[in-house]
Amino acid sequence: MAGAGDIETLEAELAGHGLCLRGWVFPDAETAPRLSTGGAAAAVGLIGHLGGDFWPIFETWHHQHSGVENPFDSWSKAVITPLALSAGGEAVFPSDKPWQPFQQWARAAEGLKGSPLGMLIHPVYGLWHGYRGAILFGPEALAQLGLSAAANEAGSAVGATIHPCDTCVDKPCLSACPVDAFSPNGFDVASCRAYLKTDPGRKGCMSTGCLARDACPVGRAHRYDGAQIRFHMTAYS
Ligand code: B12
Ligand code: SF4
Ligand code: SF4
Repeated sequence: MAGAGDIETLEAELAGHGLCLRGWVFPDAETAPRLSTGGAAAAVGLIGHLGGDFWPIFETWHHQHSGVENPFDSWSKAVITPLALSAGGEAVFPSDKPWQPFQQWARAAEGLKGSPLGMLIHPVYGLWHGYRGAILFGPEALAQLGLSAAANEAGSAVGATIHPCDTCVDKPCLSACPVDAFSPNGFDVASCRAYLKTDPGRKGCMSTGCLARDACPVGRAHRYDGAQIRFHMTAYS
């Protein structure tokens, strides 16, 4: 069972994999995700990456586990599941159904807001970040960790004061897509996927990444490298 200092241990272990504890959510009993015991989770520790620094670590693992299905999700599970257990919690993952509300958790934990593309935008990392899992803690495990909603109040709500899209007058992300897949009604997945199968789509978005995402000026320094972009585009298409 976890003890004092375990959050620091967890953070250090995640950092060794290029991941980080992005923030905490303290859900009310009604909306809380369920633990395997059936009880409500008292806290959700959100795990992800800011920028693409974890990519070489994942690639090394992938070379050692070639042939594994859904390698990115499998790596996330291989890394996060044992860390969750030793911290006294249970891991859940964004790719597992029923889908857990990762973006709602990120809004609550980090104060991030949505971009016109659907992805949440970070004031420093722009659209170049993601979520790899979350750890659910029951009330006892939370008490062992010595963490409370009040103590965490001043925490990591990085986006609470700045939403880059509010001051982005031209919104270049909205005019970059060759098939106008983004509208106030949502993201037209079918048009996007059909375009990616065309010759210009294969040479364009499939090899250099989503042009709309790439048009955003925020966090350019943290843009993923070419191999990572192509991996995500292949997984998505
Ligand atoms: C289903 C899904 C999709 C579907 C969307 C279908 C649809 N129109 O609803 C598809 C396959 C199209 C998709 C695509 C992408 N997705 Co997606 N997706 C998900 C997934 C697995 C479930 C979403 C869900 O329904 N959750 C359940 C509800 C209850 O939770 P929620 O927090 O309230 O969910 C909200 C979002 O889903 C949002 N939403 C609705 N439509 C769309 C469409 C897009 C493109 C996005 C990003 C969000 C979004 O509205 C929901 C209600 O509030 C989540 C992971 C997760 N578990 O949330 C990732 C997730 C939302 N996707 C993500 C990403 C990054 C992408 C891609 C950019 C992948 C890529 N190529 O790298 C693409 C975008 C396409 C592009 N042009 O590049 C990230 C977003 C991270 C962020 N910064 O916010 C998530 C959180 C996964 C992760 N591991 O981080 N995705
Ligand atoms: S281009 Fe502007 S509106 Fe679009 S996601 Fe980036 S900051 Fe937001
Ligand atoms: S991947 Fe290409 S076609 Fe799809 S939304 Fe992005 S810019 Fe549009």
